[in-house]
Amino acid sequence: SGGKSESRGALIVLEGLDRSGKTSQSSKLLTYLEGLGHSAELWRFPDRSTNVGQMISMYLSNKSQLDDHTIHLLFSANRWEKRSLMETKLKTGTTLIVDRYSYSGVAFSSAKGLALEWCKAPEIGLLSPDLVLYLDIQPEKAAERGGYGGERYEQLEFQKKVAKCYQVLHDASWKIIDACQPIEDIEKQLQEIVLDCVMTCQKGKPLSNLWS
Ligand code: Z5A
Repeated sequence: SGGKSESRGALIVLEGLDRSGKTSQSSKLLTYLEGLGHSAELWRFPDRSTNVGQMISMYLSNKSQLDDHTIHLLFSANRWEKRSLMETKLKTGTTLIVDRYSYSGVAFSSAKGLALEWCKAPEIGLLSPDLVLYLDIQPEKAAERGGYGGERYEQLEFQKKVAKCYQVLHDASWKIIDACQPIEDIEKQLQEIVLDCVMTCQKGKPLSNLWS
């Protein structure tokens, strides 16, 4: 046992408010894993490169208007269209570092007032992350970082609601990281947790589906 063909990659998700540092830390993690000789890729949701992703991008940049339920289902569809590729990559030994996933989907839509269970339903059956790194930052602190751009959700009052919605989604796969530490300190902390997760997956931890 332990042969190369049997070991799978890890599904590692970064979550957090806008400006919490997800993008910076994801790319550092990729460099770190590749440096150790692991096969790894950086993914992000929404994936704006697909047709569905382009509809989402138009919505986020306020170039189109969509009903709250409709955009929620598009975000979910954008994950579903990548599910089989995701499974193939993981099963052939590639670790995926994913910048936002189903938790963003549920947190942002439920922050608008949609029912939590309704928001979770279309995510059922997507692959369950082996690890969720939640970059924890107060919305006021996040807003101070370079200011928000012009995208739809980049407003302090809304981000406060999103922060509350994230809180009910925590489970055993989550690690809460203080995102107000210096970038290098967060980086070191994440490296340790991620390496541990990659090793556990290599040893044969089975893949599972949301939400279980
Ligand atoms: N959304 C949704 O509604 N439903 C869904 O299913 C999904 C998403 C998947 C698009 O996301 C929007 O879609 C998003 C959620 C919603 N809306 N909001 N808000 P996106 O991924 O395209 O955009 P974003 O998540 O808002 O990314 P971001 O602005 O790039 O933030 P970030 O990746 O977390 O942070 P960063 O770019 O790494 O860092 C931000 C700045 O802070 C930058 O200047 C850094 O240099 C600085 N920084 C980073 N770390 C630190 C530390 N530790 N100290 C000081 N300064 C720092």
